[in-house]
Amino acid sequence: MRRTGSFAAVLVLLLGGYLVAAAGDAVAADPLISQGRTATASSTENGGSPASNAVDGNNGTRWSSAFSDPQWLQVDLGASATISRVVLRWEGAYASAYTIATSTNGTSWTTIYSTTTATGGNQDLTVSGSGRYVRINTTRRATQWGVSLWEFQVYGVGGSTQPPPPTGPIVRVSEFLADCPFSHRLPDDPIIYPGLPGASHMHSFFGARNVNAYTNLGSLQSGTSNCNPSIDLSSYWVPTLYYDNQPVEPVTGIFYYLGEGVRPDVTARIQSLPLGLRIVAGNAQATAPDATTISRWSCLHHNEAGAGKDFINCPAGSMLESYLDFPQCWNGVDLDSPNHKSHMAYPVNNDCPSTHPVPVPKLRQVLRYPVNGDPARIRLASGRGFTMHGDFFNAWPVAEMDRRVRDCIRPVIKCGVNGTP
Ligand SMILES: [Ca+2]
Repeated sequence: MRRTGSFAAVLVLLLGGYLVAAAGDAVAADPLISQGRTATASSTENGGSPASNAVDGNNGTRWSSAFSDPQWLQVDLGASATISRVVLRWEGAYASAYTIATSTNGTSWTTIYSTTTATGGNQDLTVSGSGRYVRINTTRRATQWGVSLWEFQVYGVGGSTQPPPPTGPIVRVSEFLADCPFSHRLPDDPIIYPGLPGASHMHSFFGARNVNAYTNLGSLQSGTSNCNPSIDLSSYWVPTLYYDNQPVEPVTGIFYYLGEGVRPDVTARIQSLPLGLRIVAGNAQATAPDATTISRWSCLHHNEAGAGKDFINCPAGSMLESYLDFPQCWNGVDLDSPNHKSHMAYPVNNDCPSTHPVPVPKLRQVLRYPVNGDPARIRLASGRGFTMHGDFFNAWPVAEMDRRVRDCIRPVIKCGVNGTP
């Protein structure tokens, strides 16, 4: 017995020494265990910035959140792991206050790192924790935009030894879209000045062809469209953009329909945009930038140039981009209103207000203009960049809109122009 006991004691000592040494060595050399694993987040800014972009190992793709606090992003390591290091590669939109937490079940969390004075860039954090799930909780944004990570990397020992599941065709973003190029220009506005040709500033029209001051739902439904899909007979229009007083039209007009911006349970009960609905987003009469992020300008493939409510100076080779988000809460009654706005509202605290109780898809218009450089050479027919606005006259066939809301928006599936994943 005694001999066996001594042997066991020696074995314990040996094993203990081995474990201590292994743990000490492992801290410096622990492998990256988060890449390609399943990542989820509290929100995404748009279809091009899903949570998975933060764990794909590509420093040119990023996750970005909605423009509010707090937000979170987490990765499922596939199995429990000991975690020694977390690397954050922030885009310009970083969080100054955040925590890192781990969890064994994805429900109860243990904080392993906390800061309120972060400065963005690349942050290499030495931590000590364990769990299957690792999450960053951001509580304060450094900019008016959301928070955005090029990469969220977890190093440690453990996690799943199985290779990450292959990326399937289904992306967990609530979206379908219509790709509608520029169609024509007219100083007409069938919502604001119906029946009054020439009464408006110059507009650039997308989608439905032959739209003018006399256009109504019937003429849209009996007309044709340049959209892909061509069954989208809706009309979309914006004030024409001028460079050195010459009109410049966008090279692409993408009209996303999104289920984001509200809580998941609200997304799950989104209704179709009603046939004939008219919406105006943005403010043509604005005399200064407002406090919202409804309309914004940025530079294609040059995120470092930032974003602004007025035109920004995009580097040579880039293009000026306009993003415009339409209101996504309907009063459930009116297809239009005297000021063309009060029948619609933006969400409050990620839900539709009681005055506008019907959640509908959020229309996000993304236009790319082939101009860059000095913003002083650029203007809109309505004025400076912060007067950007958009008009939408819905003429999607009801069954086609219903199918997309059912198959893409409510179940949070990224669909293309055909309304399929
Ligand atoms: Ca990435």
